[in-house]
Amino acid sequence: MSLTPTRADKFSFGLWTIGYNGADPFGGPTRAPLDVVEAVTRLSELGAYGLTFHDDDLFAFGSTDAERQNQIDRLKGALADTGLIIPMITTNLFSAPVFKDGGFTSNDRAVRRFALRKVLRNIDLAAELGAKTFVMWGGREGAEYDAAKDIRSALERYREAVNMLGDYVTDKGYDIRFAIEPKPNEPRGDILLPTVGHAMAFIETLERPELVGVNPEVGHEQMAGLNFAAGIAQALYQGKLYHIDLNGQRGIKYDQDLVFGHGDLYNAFALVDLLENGSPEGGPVYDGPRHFDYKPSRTEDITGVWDSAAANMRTYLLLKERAASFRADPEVQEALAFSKVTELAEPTLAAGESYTELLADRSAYEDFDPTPYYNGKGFGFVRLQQLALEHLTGAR
Ligand SMILES: [Mn+2]
Repeated sequence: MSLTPTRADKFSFGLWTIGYNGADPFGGPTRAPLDVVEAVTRLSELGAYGLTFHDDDLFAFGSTDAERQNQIDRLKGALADTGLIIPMITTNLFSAPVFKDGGFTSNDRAVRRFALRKVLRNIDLAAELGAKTFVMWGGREGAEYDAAKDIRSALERYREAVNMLGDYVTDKGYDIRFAIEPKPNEPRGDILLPTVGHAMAFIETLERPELVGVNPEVGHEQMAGLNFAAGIAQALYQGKLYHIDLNGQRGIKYDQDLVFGHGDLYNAFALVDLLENGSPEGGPVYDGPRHFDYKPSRTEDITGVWDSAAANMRTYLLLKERAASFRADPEVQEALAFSKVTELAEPTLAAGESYTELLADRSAYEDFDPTPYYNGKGFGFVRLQQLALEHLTGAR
């Protein structure tokens, strides 16, 4: 298995990731701005297949129509020169001061109408550039104070916005689906739709739920103390994994956006194993972009920026190779069977069985002996975990 990224691996990067200038709430930029043409050129050389961006990443908020078009034309030229594509586009409804109380859910109705217009204009651009996924991260959709936001009204305005956007792409005939990106907090004290579970429940209330899925980010779920790979498994189970943001996070703290695998490495291994080997036949279970939403640390120079971009892809491929080795190991297969991992796929009731037959089955209750489960045979989950660790570390 090759560790050199190719277009077939579908690696994509946000323009804001490699373009991050190192500014944080405590200090200004440590790097010069990165031009979009250089970004596309370098990503192509490194083996990525796609670039993604917020409108404001490509042309500054408040740009004239001519300035905006000039940047779009420069991007199109770089795409034509390299063969890179734009798989996903998203709208910045968080940086400009006008969005300080949110976009779709600002208490100020005029701001909400402005936000919708900004998104509609960006959806037209997504269609023009062939993007198939439109991500919505509502980083400012939230509050710091309970009395400041009527959450039920805010959710209704969120719903109103997404329903209208669904009408728009349908009426225009655009081949675009939406992906909501949950995050529990930061920049707001509390953000609406804070986890994958909240977002998936909200999606079911929409008029066109089939047009809307989730774009989970590793760090965002881990900021909430959740198991990212398990959340992705549920999103897949419900047919809602429309896009994914890969990065690294070390525990419940501010959003670190580290290189993929530079946080919870074991969970990253479990995630890649799920994405690459999770189908019933043992093949890939997700065929969309492997999108990196990370930030090169502010300590890095431009060489460190490109080193970290390459590190994301190499880590993914290393974990893919390690996961294949794990799955192919006969001892792992034996351990999985011993642990009854595969038995969980067997329905608890027999075909055609209802509670009537279950109640009549004395072996299920009256004659069932639970006592051997005390000080008897265990499940062997620790051995299985150690086998995973040994494949992850290259010991097997
Ligand atoms: Mn993040």
